[in-house]
Amino acid sequence: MFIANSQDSRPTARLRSAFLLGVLALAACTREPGRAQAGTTATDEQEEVRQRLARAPGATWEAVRETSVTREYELVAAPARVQLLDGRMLDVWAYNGQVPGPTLRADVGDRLRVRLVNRLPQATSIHWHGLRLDNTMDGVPGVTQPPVEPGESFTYEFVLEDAGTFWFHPHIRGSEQVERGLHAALIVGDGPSAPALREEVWVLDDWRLAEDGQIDPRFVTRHDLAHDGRWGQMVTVNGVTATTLALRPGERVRLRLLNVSNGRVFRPRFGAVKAEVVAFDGRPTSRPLPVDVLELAPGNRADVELSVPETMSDQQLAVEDTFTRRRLPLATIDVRGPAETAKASISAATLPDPDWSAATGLPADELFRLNARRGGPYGVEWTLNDQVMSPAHHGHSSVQHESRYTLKDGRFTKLQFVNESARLHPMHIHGQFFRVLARNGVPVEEHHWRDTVLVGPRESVDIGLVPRDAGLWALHCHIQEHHDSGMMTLVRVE
Ligand SMILES: [Cu+2]
Repeated sequence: MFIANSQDSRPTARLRSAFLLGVLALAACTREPGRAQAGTTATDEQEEVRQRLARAPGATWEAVRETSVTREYELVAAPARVQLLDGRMLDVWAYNGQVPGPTLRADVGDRLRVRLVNRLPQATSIHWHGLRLDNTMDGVPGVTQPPVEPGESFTYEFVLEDAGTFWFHPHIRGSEQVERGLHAALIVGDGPSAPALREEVWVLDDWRLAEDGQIDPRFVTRHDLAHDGRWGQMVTVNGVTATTLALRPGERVRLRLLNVSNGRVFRPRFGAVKAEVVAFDGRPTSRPLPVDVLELAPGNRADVELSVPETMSDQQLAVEDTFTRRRLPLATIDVRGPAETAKASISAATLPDPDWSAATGLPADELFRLNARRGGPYGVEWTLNDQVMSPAHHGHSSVQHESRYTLKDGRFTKLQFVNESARLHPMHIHGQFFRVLARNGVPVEEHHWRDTVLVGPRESVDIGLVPRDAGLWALHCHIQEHHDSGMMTLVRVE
């Protein structure tokens, strides 16, 4: 619950409190702590249901077959000056002098070895978003590794267990480091024998610029915290505002989309080109999904298969974001040239939907209430079950490193997010894939896995998963400002 501090009698403070109360519109009610509501007295019958759900076809995956290939990369994180946005020179923080950073590529089963060199003025790390990997390589400072201090380096090394579209970014002061340009795609291929289809990577981002045209250096502001994080006035694809994708009539292409923005949600639409979602958050969907259901919260990825009609030629089509009331141009698809014989769809690579309908009758194992209150280093802090964990102070101060939540390896687990606030919260769990079971108690079937789910104002979302990798995994809101002001916790899988 969010209460104005009665001891604070300054008029400006009172005004600010009123502003925050109005904008956050926080719930006036309080609930019992999550633990009290969670089902700690599961009956034998419920346990049988859990076992059945964990064994359902498609609920888990075979262990990956390792290849003998090791892919080595070096990433130097450093300030840089690069030509971006509408062509201007922009002062950024970049991996290897590029924004987005270099796309890393490897095949499933390969070993990835990445040496991170920190030439930034502050500590950093790399989190491999969406990957199932060795917990010690997950990149959460103060939890899975010490922060990589300026001048230091750290080598990440792990086997790639899943083919798909992933990405990486710092997991410390993300509100500043990701916003300044530290992010890039990691594409894990199906292997050399997989059918080849032309593919493009589109990194979706937005930028808040100050009056001098440079990145606004005011991070984690009251305004950001009272809203859905930092939303910029400029929207870019791969760092620029005028991306053009040239396609031929009849051509088919796989577009790998990722949303790296601090807070903005994207809902891209592709005009008259046929567009289907064939993978989400790095996992193939169970069937091609119509693009009109596609919404990308911060952290989400989607592979969209575009098919140009053979009869279309000499046309320019606008790709637009439709999440906000004002449609924003993202890119242009330029269809020209001789027609191409349509390639076979690769959307045949699908994963079965596990039948988890019986999960409806199970109680949630853990419940996470999402809310805010006054206090903390930024004046407002975002909470999970009334607790905060600030990544800004990982490894530096009295952060609690213990998990409050324990999930059992191999057990069907149901988690519930209850958003008691009026803001958006894209909730992300490290090292796990999950499925949405219900929204506001109403069962839903999405036909795909996720690692990040957008929880709307006052909404509750039930998710199901079968944890498989032991370790201490972060669970947090992927709006960087909410995250940095405390909206994170740890779950231990054992
Ligand atoms: Cu949030």
